[in-house]
Amino acid sequence: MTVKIYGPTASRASRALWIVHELGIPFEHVPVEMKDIKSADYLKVNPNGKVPALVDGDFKLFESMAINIYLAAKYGKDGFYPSGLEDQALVNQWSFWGMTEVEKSLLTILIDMFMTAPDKRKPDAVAEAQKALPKPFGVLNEALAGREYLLGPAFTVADLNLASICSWAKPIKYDFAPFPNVAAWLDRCLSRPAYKAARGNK
Ligand SMILES: N[C@@H](CCC(=O)N[C@@H](CS)C(=O)NCC(=O)O)C(=O)O
Repeated sequence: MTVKIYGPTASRASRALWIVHELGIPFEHVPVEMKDIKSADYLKVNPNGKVPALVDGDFKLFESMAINIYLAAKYGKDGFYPSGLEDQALVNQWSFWGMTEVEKSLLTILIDMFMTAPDKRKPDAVAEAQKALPKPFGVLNEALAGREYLLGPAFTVADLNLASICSWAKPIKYDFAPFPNVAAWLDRCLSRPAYKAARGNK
């Protein structure tokens, strides 16, 4: 049964596309356009009218991190989804943490910079987002001290999920100088062939 990933590449669907490339499983990409995600047909796939969504046989799932953790647990090999309960809890920790502590601030800056007309920009919101980021990036920098990846020497779904969020730091040219471990880790993650393949090798 082929896994179906719904959503355009330039959306959070990119996370799910990265992981299916990483896992090397057959998949179908349904690049439903943003203008169609409130349609009755798409609402049957994801009643939230948001992307991404996953369909795996009769099983449907929304929420990008839940989708990726499911795919890693079902199809991952060689510890990509770790076997120990504690490491699995750390996968959840970093995935939820990325969504709650980092994603909103990066997205606020990204949207303001690239998707907002100059007269609609919100410098106060951007300044607040900039102010919020050093705290979580400091935590991440510490966590990565002396290790290549979040759970140790191997790249896992925890890295993929968090790096998919942190990748938004690239277009906004976030200054990682105070956080060299984060900078090196992010480059390590984003240089993976599967990340590039998911973006059409752009
Ligand atoms: N927490 C959700 C967020 C999904 C989400 O907001 N996706 C955006 C695209 S990246 C979307 O569908 N926006 C359309 C809307 O909110 O109406 C996830 O991670 O899957």
